[in-house]
Amino acid sequence: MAFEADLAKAHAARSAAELVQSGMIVGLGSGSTAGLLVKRLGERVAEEGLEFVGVPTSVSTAELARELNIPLRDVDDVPAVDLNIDGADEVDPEYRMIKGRGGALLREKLVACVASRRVTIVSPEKVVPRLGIDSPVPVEVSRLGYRHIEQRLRTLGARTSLRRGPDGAPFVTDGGNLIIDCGFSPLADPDTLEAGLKSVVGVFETGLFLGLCDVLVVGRPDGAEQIV
Ligand code: ABF
Repeated sequence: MAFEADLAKAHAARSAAELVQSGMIVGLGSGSTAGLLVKRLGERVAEEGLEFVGVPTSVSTAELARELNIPLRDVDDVPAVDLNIDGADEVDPEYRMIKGRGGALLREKLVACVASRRVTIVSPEKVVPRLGIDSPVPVEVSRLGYRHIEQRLRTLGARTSLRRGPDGAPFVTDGGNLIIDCGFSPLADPDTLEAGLKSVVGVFETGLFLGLCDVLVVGRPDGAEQIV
C-alpha cells in the first residue's frame, strides 16, 4: 500500500513537472509529493537545461532545491508567480483543500495567492467527498496569547490540539509561530468557517485553501490524471 501511494505521488509530481517551462517563476510547494516534484525539476535542469526561478514555500523545500541547483527567489523579490505546484492533505469535489499538515501553510498560501495558475498534486486517497472528516484544519497562531486564541477557537466548535514536534515541545513554524490543529465534526461550510477562524485576533492563517486550485493532478500507481 505504501509503495502504491509513493508511486502515485511520483506520477502526480512527474506529470506536473512537465507544466514548467523555461523562463517561468514557479512556486515550489512543501511536503513529500512536492519534494518529488522538486527532484524531477532538478533532473530537468540537469538533463534538458530547463531554466526557471523557484519560489520555495518552506525552509526544507529551499534546501532541497538548492542541492539541485534550482535558482531561488523569495516571494517578495519576484513581481508575480506564473505557476505554483503544491501538495494537499484533502481536496473536495469543489477543489477546496485542507493543507498544512507539514506546517508550512502560511508561506504556501502566500505564494498560492500571488500565482497565476495553481496546481495541486495528490495521491488518490487525498480526494475526499467532504473536507474535515479525517483531517483537522491547521491554524497558525501567534505564540503570544496562544492559550487565549485556543480558547476562542473552541468557542467556534473546534476540538483543538496544540501541535507538538517529535520531542514533545510545541512545533514552531518557519515563521516562528505555533499551530493549533482544529477538528470539526462536521466541517459544515468551509467559507463560513474560514471567515470565523480569521476573525480571531492572533490567527495568522488557516489551512483551508478555498479557490486556490486551478488544476488538480491525481497520481495513480499506473499514471496521472490532470483535472482542470
Ligand atoms: C504540503 O505538504 C502541505 O500543505 C500538506 O499538508 C502536505 C502534504 O504532504 P504530502 O505530500 O507529504 O502528503 O503540501
